[in-house]
Amino acid sequence: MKRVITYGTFDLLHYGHINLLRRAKEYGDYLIVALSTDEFNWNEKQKKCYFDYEKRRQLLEAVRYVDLVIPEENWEQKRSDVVEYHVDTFVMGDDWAGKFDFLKDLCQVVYLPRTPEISTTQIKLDLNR
Ligand code: C2G
Repeated sequence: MKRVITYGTFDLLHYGHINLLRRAKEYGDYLIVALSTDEFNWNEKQKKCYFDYEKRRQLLEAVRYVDLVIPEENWEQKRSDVVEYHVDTFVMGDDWAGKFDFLKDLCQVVYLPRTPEISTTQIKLDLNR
C-alpha cells in the first residue's frame, strides 16, 4: 500500500483544497491529512480559522480522497510523521516549493501547482464586500 501525506489548515474547504487532495491521492492508495490545530494556526501561522479543528476535521473526513486525518501541532512533526505512518510520498502545494526538501532522505517530496484564483483569504474578502 502506497501512503501519501499532506499538511494544511483547510479552512472554509474549497475546490482548490479538493484539487490538491485529489492529485495527492493519485500518488498512492492511502492519503493522510495532517490538519493544523487551532492553537498551531494561531500561534505559528497567525490564522484565525472560521471553522474550528473538529469541524475542519469532519469536512475533510467526508472527502472521498482522504483516508485519515491527524493533528498538525507543530512545524517539527513532519519527519516523525513520515516514519510513524510509513509514508512513501509527501505532497504540498507549490507555494511551499523547496520548504520540505529536508524530507527527501525519507520519502518522495512533491509540490503540486496551486489552483489559481481561490483561497480562504479571498473568500473572506469577497464575503466582506
Ligand atoms: N492549496 C491549493 N490551491 C489553493 C489553495 C490551497 O493547492 N488555491 C493547497 C495549499 O498549497 C496546501 C493545501 O491546499 O498544500 C492546504 O492549504 P492551506 O490550508 O492554506 O495550508 P497552509 O496554511 O499553507 O498549511 O505545515 C504545512 C502547513 O500546515 C500548510
